[in-house]
Amino acid sequence: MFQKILIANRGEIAVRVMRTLREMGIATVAVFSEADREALHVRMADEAVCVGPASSSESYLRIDKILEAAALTGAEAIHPGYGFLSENAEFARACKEAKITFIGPSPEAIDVMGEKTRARKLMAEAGVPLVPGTPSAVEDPKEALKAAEEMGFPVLIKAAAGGGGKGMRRVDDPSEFQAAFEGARREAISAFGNGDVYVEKFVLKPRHVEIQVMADGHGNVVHLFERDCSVQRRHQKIIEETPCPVLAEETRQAMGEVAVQAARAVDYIGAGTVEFLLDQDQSFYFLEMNTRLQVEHPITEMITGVDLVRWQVKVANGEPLALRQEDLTIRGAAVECRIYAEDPENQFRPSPGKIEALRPPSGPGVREDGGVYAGATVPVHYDPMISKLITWGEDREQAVARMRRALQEYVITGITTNLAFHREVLDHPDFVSGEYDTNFVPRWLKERDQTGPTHQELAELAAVIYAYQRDQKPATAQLTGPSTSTGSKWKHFGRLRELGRGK
Ligand code: MV4
Repeated sequence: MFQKILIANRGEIAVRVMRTLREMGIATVAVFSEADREALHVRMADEAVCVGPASSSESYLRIDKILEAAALTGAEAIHPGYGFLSENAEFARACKEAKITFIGPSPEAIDVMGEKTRARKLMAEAGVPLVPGTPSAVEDPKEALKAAEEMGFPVLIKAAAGGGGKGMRRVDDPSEFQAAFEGARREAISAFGNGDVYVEKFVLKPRHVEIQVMADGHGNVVHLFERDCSVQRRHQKIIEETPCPVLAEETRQAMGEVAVQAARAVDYIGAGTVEFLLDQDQSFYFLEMNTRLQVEHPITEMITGVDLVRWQVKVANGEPLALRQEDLTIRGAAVECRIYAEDPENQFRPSPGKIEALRPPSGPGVREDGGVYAGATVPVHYDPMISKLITWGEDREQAVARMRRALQEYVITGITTNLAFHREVLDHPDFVSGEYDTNFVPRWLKERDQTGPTHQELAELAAVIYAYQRDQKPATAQLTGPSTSTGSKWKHFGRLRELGRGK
């Protein structure tokens, strides 16, 4: 087994990986940028190496600096976490050349899945269902229109080099097709330097359901069931849950088998995720495969009892998977809320700064994967996700009730977070029923923006008015201070005025 592993990441995922490594008796090496000198992942590691200035491109993304840090400390393997270098085939190759184990799949598997049209072609050959569409990129707009008319409108034009929703155009009517096609091409060229686009039938009201897979170097591949990630905003996931509340047992089995086939088709090794669109009639279609451990992996760990990082390390060490497919079962249900340093009442603008008080929840069925501490500063330079709150229950109802309770317990002061936003989502009838799709959050936000204040907002407003009446000075300072002058308090007043007008 490895004696020492370097974690090429920061924040909560670096902390989470280190926890498992410590349990396994493996020494940990952190890397950090100048902005992260005081970060939790640096404090937790046995050793830490500074790899450059705050900007990611000069630190966490520098392949040469990361490999230098591994050589300097004698780390035998590198865990890339998610984001940064985790799906960078060049990095996986550079590790191989430096004789350091990359904890992840082969550079070839990363490359194939990174190119959408190549992945689509390979998946089709492996018998994986795809959304009806053109088999590869189309150059001629007339030919593309003909294909669109054959599959029927609405259609979606997608960039071959894209992903995460970039370079997508929905077309509802043939008359709009040519302009959208050319627009998509231009956008793809400027965003990816590659103007190849293809056309798919648009799936109305889909859910985003993904399957966790795990493969070893001995030909064993298993799936660890699904995660529903339909609670999203602008392709940013907010809440994930497992099992998917509407997935039929036979669809679950079929989807799991297809995901295993997909992994086999690229000789996959390690932890991976196969993403699908789930249609209202239980049809499902391959979207893409993520060749890394994902942010939302803990909910899978909660319902299966498997430590996915431990499995990743063992597989990277050449060991076979410890469990067969028939040994894996779903036990109960789990939910994850991503906690961001952002202001939902202000276009979800990031709100970095110093955390004053921090009291994460605890108790039965609660797991908090955090990357910060009281007194820590959330830097402006990176993703504003500061922690993940995960709850488990014997069934969905209990997992959700526990999440409500845990969100109530959670105290973070000094920065603005989306905790109150999560409390609202958990009380929304569509979330409670489980009958939501990928349009749920945007639809609800639009509606919410046009109606009166929420109970939460009214309570905050009442507190401000009370403070104002009791002692004019601090309340005035709070209302006119730079941090709230364009912020939520003014919005509350605006909403209250609307309410006063009977709106
Ligand atoms: C689609 C779709 C509907 N029909 N493809 C968005 C991200 C990219 N990976 C694929 N995406 C979509 N592809 C067809 N043919 C709807 C989406 C989509 C979406 C998918 C998953 C999760 C959230 C989403 C939000 C908007 C659109």
